[in-house]
Amino acid sequence: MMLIGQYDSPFVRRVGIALRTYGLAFEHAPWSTFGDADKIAKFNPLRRVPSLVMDDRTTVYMDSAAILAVLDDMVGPQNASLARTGQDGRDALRISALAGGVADKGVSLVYERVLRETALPLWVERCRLQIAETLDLLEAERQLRPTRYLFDDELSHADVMLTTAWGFVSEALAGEFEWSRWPAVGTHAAACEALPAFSAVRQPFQGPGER
Ligand SMILES: N[C@@H](CCC(=O)N[C@@H](CS)C(=O)NCC(=O)O)C(=O)O
Repeated sequence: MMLIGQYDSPFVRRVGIALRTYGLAFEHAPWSTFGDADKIAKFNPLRRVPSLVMDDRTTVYMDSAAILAVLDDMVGPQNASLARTGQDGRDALRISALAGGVADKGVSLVYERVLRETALPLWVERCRLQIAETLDLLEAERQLRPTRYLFDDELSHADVMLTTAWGFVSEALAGEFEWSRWPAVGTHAAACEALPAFSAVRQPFQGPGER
């Protein structure tokens, strides 16, 4: 398998962390969505990352949530330690979508600031509000949960998404928010970042010119 995309993307990173957690061998192609768009296009016409190219070199999965579903299926329910079922499974999907949404809006805000000569204030304010109020909700959710990670003492896909989203927005948009407003999320992310799978799959943020 080949994982395309740089680890400063919160979505590529969540897939890289899952691959390592599951002990699946993969090649990493740290291609930039802008600088290496032609290379990515040979596998994925959307030119988006993460893209996961299977060993036949023709089957390509994209969208991090779909890729994680494929990986969970590949390793099987006994080994899919990041997956949850039942109510926890539904909550994991909900929390992952909220955290992924924060990351999405963070990416939109970075693109708006960097790719346009003049950022559109209406869009910037909307993204800022969406990020801040979703982090408020995630903060409340994390505070209500007394376990080490979101569901129990084992890491889940939702823990990973929350951490990679936080890592991305707090680095790429460092001056945009007062980050101490979300202490439980920050503490959660710091604990996850200390784990080997997270430190092995990390890259400092580079602007979209380099990504
Ligand atoms: N929903 C997607 C989001 C992926 C995403 O936003 N990727 C960005 C990099 S962080 C990208 O490919 N940007 C280039 C583009 O959209 O053209 C996922 O979960 O994989």
